Amino acid sequence: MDLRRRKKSANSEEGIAENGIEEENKQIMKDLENYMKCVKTADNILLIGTPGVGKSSFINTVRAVLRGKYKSVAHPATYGGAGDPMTIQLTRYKNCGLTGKFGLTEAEKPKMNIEKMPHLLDMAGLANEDTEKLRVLLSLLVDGHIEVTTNIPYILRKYSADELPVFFNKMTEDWKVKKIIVIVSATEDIPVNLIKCIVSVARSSEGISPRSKHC
Ligand SMILES: Nc1nc2c(ncn2[C@@H]2O[C@H](COP(=O)(O)OP(=O)(O)OP(=O)(O)O)[C@@H](O)[C@H]2O)c(=O)[nH]1
Ligand SMILES: [Mg+2]
Repeated sequence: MDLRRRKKSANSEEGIAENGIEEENKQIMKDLENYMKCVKTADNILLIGTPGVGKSSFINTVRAVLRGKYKSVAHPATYGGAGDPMTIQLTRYKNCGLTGKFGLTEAEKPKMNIEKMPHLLDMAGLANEDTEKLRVLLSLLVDGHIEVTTNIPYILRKYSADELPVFFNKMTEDWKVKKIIVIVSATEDIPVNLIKCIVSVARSSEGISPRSKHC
């Protein structure tokens, strides 16, 4: 087979696929721009899932769509080797990682009101369980008691369900979580217990907004 011809045809197939993705991205950006018109303030969105399901990668992907270019800022874990560590500290990506510590330069910023884009909170993977301690921890997080940079696996090991509210007794309005996104693996079982735990915390929290009806 003529390798040059084969290469050319592969390239044109790639070209079509890339164009398709570009068109889809343009539509996403348009929809987002419209949606942003009815958003009042930037909410905190907490990403939850079992270890290694792609929480940090999700942030990198969202940021790449908005930026039009991929760059890893939320460090994905490398499993089965001595790579980057998994996410340990609670990390906040301001305005989907477009501003703040991981932010873009003025020239790189998309031309829309990114100040109202949500802040994404990345945290350590959680066990698939529905325990009193996990419910207490998630309630404290959602209600604005847990500061960014907190080492979540450490405090889960160190404190009991009764101790957690004693050590995290201060509330900061700015840290409150408005929405939760549960990330699950497409190839593993759905973490039913963890989801039960999250649903029970979300139901009892006044801060979590019900499903948005957009404008
Ligand atoms: N095949 C495939 N791999 C993915 C996908 N998303 C993430 N990964 C890979 O899965 C591994 C874990 O991804 P992370 O984004 O670090 O997962 P995480 O949920 O943040 O992990 P922890 O912080 O350790 O809980 C990395 O090697 C990623 O490259 C995906 O959609 N498909
Ligand atoms: Mg992570």
